[in-house]
Amino acid sequence: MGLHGSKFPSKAQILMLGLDGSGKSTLLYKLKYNEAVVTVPTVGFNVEMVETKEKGFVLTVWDVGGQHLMRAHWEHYYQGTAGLVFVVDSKDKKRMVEAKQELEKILGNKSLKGLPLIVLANKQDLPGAASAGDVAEILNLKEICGNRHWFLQSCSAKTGAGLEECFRMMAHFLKTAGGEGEECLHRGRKSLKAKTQQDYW
Ligand SMILES: Nc1nc2c(ncn2[C@@H]2O[C@H](COP(=O)(O)OP(=O)(O)OP(=O)(O)O)[C@@H](O)[C@H]2O)c(=O)[nH]1
Ligand SMILES: [Mg+2]
Repeated sequence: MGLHGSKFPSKAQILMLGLDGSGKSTLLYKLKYNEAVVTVPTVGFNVEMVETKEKGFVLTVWDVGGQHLMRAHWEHYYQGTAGLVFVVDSKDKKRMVEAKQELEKILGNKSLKGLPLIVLANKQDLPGAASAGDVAEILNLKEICGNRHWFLQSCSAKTGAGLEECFRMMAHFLKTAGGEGEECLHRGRKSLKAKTQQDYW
């Protein structure tokens, strides 16, 4: 576990959720291998360890399938999660209300209370994709995120744009979770001293 003698934790488990087709698996493999892979709908999950630009900080990223039937199983992955990434297909405006409802449900689960959240407005490479600001508005992020630390990032899992920023920010949120070592990071429940969305956006 961890870097010996380090004041900060060095690894954490991140849960990546979002509607089917939002781009989670594409993103995971782009991040891990810097390759645009051809994906199939995920039945079950994919998991990869990803080193962030925050030196020595490794995130274990769980990508769980987002199809309707899979969503009933999302909560089985909540245990041990230190941070959440929610991926939105910015091109699919028709399903954004559905995405909002799912995100609300996730954030309402008490075992995820207070965990940092990054919302990714994905597929920005596609013409006509909603901007991150539009996604924030449609999902009513300021309201539904409440007091937790959250961040909105536009990205493209296809080109890789914005991915590094996302996971660097997550690492930052987690590293500044109080400097009390890995234990506090384990569930990410300690009060975070990181800057809030407004400071970055
Ligand atoms: N143009 C574009 N296409 C993307 C992007 N991200 C994902 N896609 C495409 O969107 C489709 C769905 O991507 P997946 O990564 O399989 O989506 P998923 O969220 O893992 O879906 P489930 O496993 O069903 O939950 C694929 O055809 C991807 O190539 C992106 O940033 N830009
Ligand atoms: Mg998938």
